[in-house]
Amino acid sequence: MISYSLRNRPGPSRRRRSGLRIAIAAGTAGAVAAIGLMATAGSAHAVGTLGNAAAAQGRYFGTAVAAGHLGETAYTNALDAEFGAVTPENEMKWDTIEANQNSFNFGPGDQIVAHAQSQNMKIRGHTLVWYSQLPGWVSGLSASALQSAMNNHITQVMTHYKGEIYAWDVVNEAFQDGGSGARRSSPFQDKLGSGYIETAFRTARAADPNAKLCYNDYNTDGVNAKSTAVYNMVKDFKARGVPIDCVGFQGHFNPQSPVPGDFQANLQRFADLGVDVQMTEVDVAGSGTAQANNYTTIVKGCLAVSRCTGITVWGVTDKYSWRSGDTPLLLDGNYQKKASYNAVLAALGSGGGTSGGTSAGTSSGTSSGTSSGTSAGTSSGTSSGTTGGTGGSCTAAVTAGSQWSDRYNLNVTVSGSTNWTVTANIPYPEKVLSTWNISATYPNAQQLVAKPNGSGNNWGLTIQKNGSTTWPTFTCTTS
Ligand code: 9MR
Repeated sequence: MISYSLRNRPGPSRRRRSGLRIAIAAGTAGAVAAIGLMATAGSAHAVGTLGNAAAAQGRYFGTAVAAGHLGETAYTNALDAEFGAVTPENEMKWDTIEANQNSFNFGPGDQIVAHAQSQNMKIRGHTLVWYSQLPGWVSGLSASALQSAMNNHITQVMTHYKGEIYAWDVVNEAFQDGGSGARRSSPFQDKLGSGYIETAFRTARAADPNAKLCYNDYNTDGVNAKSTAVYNMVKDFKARGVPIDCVGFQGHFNPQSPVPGDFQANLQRFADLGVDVQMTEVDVAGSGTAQANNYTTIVKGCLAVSRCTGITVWGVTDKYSWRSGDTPLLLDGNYQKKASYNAVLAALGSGGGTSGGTSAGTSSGTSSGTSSGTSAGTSSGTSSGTTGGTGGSCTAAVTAGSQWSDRYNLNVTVSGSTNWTVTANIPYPEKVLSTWNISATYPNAQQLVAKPNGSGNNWGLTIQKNGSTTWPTFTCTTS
């Protein structure tokens, strides 16, 4: 059984280089047939949802998801409208996936993966080795059988989801609460000794070398004995070359145990070890301003740490929170935005954006062109001219945004028309992680089609490198 002290119970749980600037225009003449109809609009628009606002900062903003709720339209609408990443709340845990030895049930996890992929969301895998939600047969094994079973579980699950998971919580909650800094008693700890954690990470790396491998825990959100014990383990792993890429901080808070004053400093000390840090299961018991202020501290703290790659809240709505009585999330039981939601959006830097008045109308015509460049080292690009037709040309100017070791942002400004469509062809194996200020569709895995969503003509995208840094080609057409 899982148990948490009152003070410490969990509510639930890349490197920056200077932006290289390169401007590329796209747009050549195409067939033009214009039906002029001018209208003006000048209203202000909020800029983006939580996921888009975070993406503009080079981060993801995700939520825990339960497969059982995906059939509820309001749930799925809220999920798709707001979030750019998901963590299966229970569907990838040992007791679901391998309730009986060597018999694997990937159905519920696959359901979440399919939905996330249809929305181009990131997926965090949760979790491979945890003392809780562990079937009885595992604890009954001898040491050598347990070692084989653990390695087999990691390998089978990660192989099934290979290439689909951004980051795995390889080991979850392995440390005791309180001041001892000791490892928690568990079948793994008790039979295999502390070395099981290292073995789990090595096995995980071999199974899916492209997934980020995280250690995840709660009550580690500030500098304390428990977080220092985790810190020392990560430091040792880095020194000895044990593969670890990230540390997850669950972020379960309540009025007795709010976000600590050294929250950001704690994230930073882990980041300084050379790992990414992520807030993985955030929820804050409470309501109103107090709750909102805790969320603001979390978002600002993460944004201030360049290796803090994203934030996940532990549920879409208070209605389905694992502790719904504490109303700890951003949307209430009726999917209405709470003060905490507004605080998060504001802290992400997108609370008050406006888009200027533009003329809209129906004109048809096409224009196209290409852009290319590279985001690494010296960059180069080409641009093609614009059309001189009667209302049918547009230009997409592309500039480099923030860059990290594994991903980069591009900022796009469209001019010439407000009825534009920009098609970006993404060079394989690069992948679009997220976009902001557009309505995005994906005709196939290597193509993004961007249309205005009312947020103006400046938009952007985050691209996962997967070893390549060649920019996509952008083609602008009007309609
Ligand atoms: O939210 C999860 C809840 O539905 C389960 O009943 C519970 C069982 O332990 O696990 C919850 O999620 C936990 C997460 O996997 C690990 N950190 C603590 C979370 C809240 O208990």
